Amino acid sequence: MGKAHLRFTKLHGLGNDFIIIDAINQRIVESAIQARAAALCDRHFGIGADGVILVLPSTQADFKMRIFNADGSEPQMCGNGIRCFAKFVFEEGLTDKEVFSVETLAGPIVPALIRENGNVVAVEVDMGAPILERAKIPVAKGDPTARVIQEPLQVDGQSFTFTAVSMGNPHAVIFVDNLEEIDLEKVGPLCESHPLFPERVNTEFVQVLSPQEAVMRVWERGSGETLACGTGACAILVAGVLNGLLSHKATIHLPGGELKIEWVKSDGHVMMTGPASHVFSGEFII
Ligand code: ZDR
Repeated sequence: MGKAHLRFTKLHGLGNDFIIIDAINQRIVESAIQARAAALCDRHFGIGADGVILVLPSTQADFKMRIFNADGSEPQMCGNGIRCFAKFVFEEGLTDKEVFSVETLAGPIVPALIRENGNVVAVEVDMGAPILERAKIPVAKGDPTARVIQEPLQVDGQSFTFTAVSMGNPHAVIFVDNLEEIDLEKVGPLCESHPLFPERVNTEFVQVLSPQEAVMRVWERGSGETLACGTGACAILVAGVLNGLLSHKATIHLPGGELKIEWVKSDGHVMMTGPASHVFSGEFII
């Protein structure tokens, strides 16, 4: 294939930013985009983003989403990314549905648009049920079918305890008394690559303010510290409930803003509600 001009749009969800590419109306080679993901995400030599998202046709759902982290690795899901995805497909006229299904590596995800004066300002997403079995998260060692609640984790000579939750992608949630004491740049990468996590892990440090409110910082697998993590906020709520620290519905404060999360008792699904914003559109040559 010769050189092609590809249109993209940058959107962000609470400062977690993504380059979104319409791969329904444009011909792309998915592996070529994945190979370029790190360069596109570079904040000095590229467009700058935490990840690249492809909007693809699906045989099972209304759309299919693939996402690549800033290091080019492919996670199963992305909570902030799916809100941006939902806003993008609606505003680009790829669908006129306000509730639709998106095929992901974490199964089908169902976003519902929240509109004001015709604009999509926020999205409520049915993120599906959390996965709590050790081997499926995955966390190494231990009973493969048991939950992973308050287990020890040693990094950088410090002892933490974590609760593990998969929202399709793996999370280690660490409740701390004081978030300001955490040296995320130092402990984040050590958690990410700790041998307990064979597929690496996203790590959330969380301070609970009340049963309805918590504040967090995240070190994302494959992207480093980001301003927000949608799947991470969902994982925090689930871990908070499992530890008796949070109620089934709470507000999670992230560095980039807040998300409302509910673990619905009737069907066990996690609902996430938060904003999605357009930044700019452009094109690059590949
Ligand atoms: C955390 C995330 N940005 C979100 O909003 O859910 C998802 C990105 C994927 C994550 N870095 C991973 O699982 O590798």
